[in-house]
Amino acid sequence: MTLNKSYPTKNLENTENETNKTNVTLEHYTVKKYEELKYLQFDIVYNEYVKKHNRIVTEMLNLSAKYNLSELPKVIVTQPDMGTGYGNRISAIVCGFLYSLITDRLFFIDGYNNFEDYYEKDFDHDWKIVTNLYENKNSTSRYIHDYNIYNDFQLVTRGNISNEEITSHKILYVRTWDYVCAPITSNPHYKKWFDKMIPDYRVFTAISLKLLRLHPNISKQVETFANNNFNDYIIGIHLREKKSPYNMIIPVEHYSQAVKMLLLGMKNTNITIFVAADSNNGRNKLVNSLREVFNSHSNNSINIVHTEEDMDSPNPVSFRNTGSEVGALIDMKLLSLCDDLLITYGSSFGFTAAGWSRKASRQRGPFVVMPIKNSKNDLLVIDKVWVWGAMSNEPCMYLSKWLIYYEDEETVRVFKTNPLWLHYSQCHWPQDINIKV
Ligand SMILES: Nc1nc2c(ncn2[C@@H]2O[C@H](COP(=O)(O)OP(=O)(O)O)[C@@H](O)[C@H]2O)c(=O)[nH]1
Ligand SMILES: [Mg+2]
Repeated sequence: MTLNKSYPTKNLENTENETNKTNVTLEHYTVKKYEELKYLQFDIVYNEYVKKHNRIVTEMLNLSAKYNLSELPKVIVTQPDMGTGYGNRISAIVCGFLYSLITDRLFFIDGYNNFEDYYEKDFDHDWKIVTNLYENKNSTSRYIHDYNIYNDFQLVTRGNISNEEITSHKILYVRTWDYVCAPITSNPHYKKWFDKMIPDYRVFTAISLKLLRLHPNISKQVETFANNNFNDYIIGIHLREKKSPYNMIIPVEHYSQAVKMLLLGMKNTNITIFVAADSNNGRNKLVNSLREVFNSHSNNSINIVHTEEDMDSPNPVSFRNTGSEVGALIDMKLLSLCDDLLITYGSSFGFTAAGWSRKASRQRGPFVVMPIKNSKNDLLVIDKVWVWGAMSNEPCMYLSKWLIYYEDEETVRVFKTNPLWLHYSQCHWPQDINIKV
């Protein structure tokens, strides 16, 4: 696509007060079909937090010798697992920041090296800069979440995170691979806060669009790709083949069939299908399958595109995955710009893209292509293409199954007062409910 001159682009994520200006960002351009997402109240809270953080941290660093333990500010320390992918890490960061706002604690991230190479940074949240101060004063700490080993879901779902016991700890750690803060949106203690700050309860979107704005060098690459390739209607597909839940599989042809379904009734539209995948082979297979299916499709012009990221190259940071860190952010951001998303069951990459987006205002979530039994028979029969339409663009929460299964009745009841509980618990590993880790 040639650059549309009436929509000059500038910083992709520079969101503040942008909505009323003529010069709109790329996200605004591609989002124009949807209601604008505005979190005016949340933006104020965020900006105030940034000021407060910068002021207090400067003071702490200047006066560190003079601080006694009781004066040290209380903190939330998020520990994303850098060996895992963005879906895991971004969820951990968003949850930690949400807790810090709600409990009026300072927010830090532990172990995300070179964060500023990937994102714009409004305040220094590197735990390294103040760790010594806390360690020297023998601060006590407590985990709210510790991967799958420990999660205080009773506290998060219906407790008061500022109660006496919790407040006695200077440090609260959030160590997770999951969007574990989701149940707090059911918590009666915080209902008023959400009603005021994020009235549509798109918590992940409100926070991630502020806290995780791409570095200009990266957003420039996203903009260039989108300007050159995206047409009037964009369908994004995320294919994840390297994770296969319970040896179940998803033939690539099922994605093509699902796209066909999305295009039903669409005529005379210039369509782009943007493909992102976790391997070169997967991406090629999917592109070929799409070409086969849409070669003869006459109602619309269809352009199938992808970035040139080498998905077979090792990732030095996220050792469990391949492809570069920057390449992953670019693919994820491009997915987030798409009008419709078709993602892979059991992968948080696509869900994170759906939520980390102004387009999260659309009233439907991504379509999730489900796996099927790896049987030799009838794999490609159309009635076996299982696609589930998510009801929200918030990430899912695989641990919600643990919550529902293992927590006390009242905690489960309160969790289910949020209608999105169904959404949160529809993803990842259906059988895990029987496995206690
Ligand atoms: N560039 C790129 N990287 C991907 C893609 N899919 C997976 N990856 C890589 O694999 C990681 C997957 O981790 P994550 O986002 O946690 O998703 P999940 O592990 O599937 O739930 C990402 O962070 C990327 O490093 C893709 O479509 N494009
Ligand atoms: Mg992952």
